[in-house]
Amino acid sequence: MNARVLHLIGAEVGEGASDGGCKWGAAALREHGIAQGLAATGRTVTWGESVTAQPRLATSRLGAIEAFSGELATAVEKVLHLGQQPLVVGGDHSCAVGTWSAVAETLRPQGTLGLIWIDAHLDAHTPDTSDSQAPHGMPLAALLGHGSEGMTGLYGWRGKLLPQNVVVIGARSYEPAEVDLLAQLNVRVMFMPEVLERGFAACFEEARQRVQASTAGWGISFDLDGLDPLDAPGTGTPVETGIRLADALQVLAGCSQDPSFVAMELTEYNPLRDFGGRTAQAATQLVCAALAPAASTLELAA
Ligand code: 4U7
Ligand code: MN
Ligand code: MN
Ligand code: MN
Repeated sequence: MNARVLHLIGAEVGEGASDGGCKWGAAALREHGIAQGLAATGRTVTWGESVTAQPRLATSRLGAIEAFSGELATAVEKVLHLGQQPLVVGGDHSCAVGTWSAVAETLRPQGTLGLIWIDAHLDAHTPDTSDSQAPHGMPLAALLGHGSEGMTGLYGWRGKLLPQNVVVIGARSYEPAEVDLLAQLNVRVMFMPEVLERGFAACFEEARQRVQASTAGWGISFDLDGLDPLDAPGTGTPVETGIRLADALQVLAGCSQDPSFVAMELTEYNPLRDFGGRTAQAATQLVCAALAPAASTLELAA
């Protein structure tokens, strides 16, 4: 039974991606009723102020994301200090820098952060390796301590994530520099062929054990493009042959009941590409599965 208050934070950022549509993702999911869906599982849910990226106040796109990361981190930190569980609703995936920097900072007196990163991409570029220069392709590298000072150095320290405490699941679109960085750091990446061969359940279970072992708390950063576009077409950068929604719902069911589960993040919902609202529905079902206080209250996808 998870009695902690679940506090939703909208991360209104699209500037991290080439197509800015994800900026409207949090507002659209709110409109769709994601908070009501979560409340219906039996959780106590609150939704505070959204944090909005302000590109006009910055001199560059990266600068805008750096400033936004600090503001989002402050909001997430507050929620954690109240003893509540944050659900950050994106927004493009650059929001991960603010979310997980705050979680790592808050856990720091007790220990390190564990993180399961579900994504079609590796998000392990730095400004030196990225052709697109899109910050949403950089957050995992930044959390591992690689990238611009503004993205890596929140709270005055680097390496919010230790390589042995993170597992990437579902990767199928990436560039060589990202594979090299993660291989050099020895990060466990479960590429999509492995997920198809072993099944998402076995992969997630291995990942969960790894991120729980010797950490003070763990969470999930879910990029919706990790799902198969057949189930979730309304995302910033869809890539075919991903994790099927029905599998994800079954496997994530009840995972936040673990006392060491600290936070979740759902990113890359692009309402401008979500014809008919299928992806909003999928996103809502996903967070309800993961964050429900008891697995038995769940309804699986139709
Ligand atoms: B997402 C890309 F080149 N690697 O860096 C890049 F393919 O947060 C895509 O996972 C990044 O959606 C995708 O621009 C970032 C590209
Ligand atoms: Mn991503
Ligand atoms: Mn992605
Ligand atoms: Mn994307």
